[in-house]
Amino acid sequence: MRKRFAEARRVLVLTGAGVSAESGVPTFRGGGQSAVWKGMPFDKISSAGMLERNLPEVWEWFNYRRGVLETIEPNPAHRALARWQDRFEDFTLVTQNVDGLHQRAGSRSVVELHGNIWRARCRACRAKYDLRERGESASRTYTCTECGNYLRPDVVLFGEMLPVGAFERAALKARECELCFVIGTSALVYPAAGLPEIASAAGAYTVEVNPEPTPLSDLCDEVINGKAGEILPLFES
Ligand code: BV8
Repeated sequence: MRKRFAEARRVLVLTGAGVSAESGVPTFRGGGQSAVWKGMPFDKISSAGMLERNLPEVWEWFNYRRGVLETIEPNPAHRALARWQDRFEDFTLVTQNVDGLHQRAGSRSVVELHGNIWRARCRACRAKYDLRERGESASRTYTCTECGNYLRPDVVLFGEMLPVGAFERAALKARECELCFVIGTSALVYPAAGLPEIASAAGAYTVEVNPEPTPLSDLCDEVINGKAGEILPLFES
């Protein structure tokens, strides 16, 4: 593995909630069946259907999560991945996380497959806002200063398409990479979980870093059962 890491030029990394676990961000454990909010499973409260039925409730859920993130810092896993971007000729960091911790650790041009919890967009004119810049207290009814319509979290909810181009860009890099890391994901949510499959099918050497086995473990060339914050810095030493 050390030799591959030292010699690789084109590298793709896919991360999930597990990479933020050591920062204190709760994981979703199993992509959505477990109850996370007022007895509702994750893929219900974070769904397009819930947005239609009860937008204020969706905002309360995301306001709560932003509140948790206010006091959270990136961990050694985020910082290692930020260093890797200057180590490889062609490095692509793709994340399912909406917490923005990769960027706070210094990662540039992160492919955010599922959006970002600090952003909102207008349901009508699609104007985008950074909620930190708006400086208003958490609300259940944010409105657009362009057209007056309601805003929604700028994240991909279950049943919604991914941002145009994001998956396509990630899939292209997956087809081209020599080394693919799958870090801290239960690999249950699609199409994100399909990326390591694309990389492996194209001949990339795939490495999973996760304390537990996942549906991708058998596909990977190497599985390292451990915590990302402890394992990732070891690759550089
Ligand atoms: C779509 C944003 C087209 C919101 C999220 C094919 C098969 C089956 C189902 C589908 C399919 N295609 C589409 C679907 C439906 C659905 C889906 O995948 N459902 C699942 C539940 C089966 N997909 C969609 O709806 C997607 N859209 O397909 O559009 C379309 C449109 C219309 C109609 C049809 C199709 C959109 C999916 C995106 C949803 N939004 N997030 C929000 O955050 O609220 S998904 C969200 O959940 C995350 O972004 C992430 O993707 C997922 C959680 O998974 P993980 O990140 O892996 O986290 P988890 O807690 O599960 O696991 C943590 C892991 O870390 C564990 O393995 C643990 O062991 C490990 N770990 C713990 N500690 C550490 C660690 N690892 C390392 N170090 C540690 N310290």
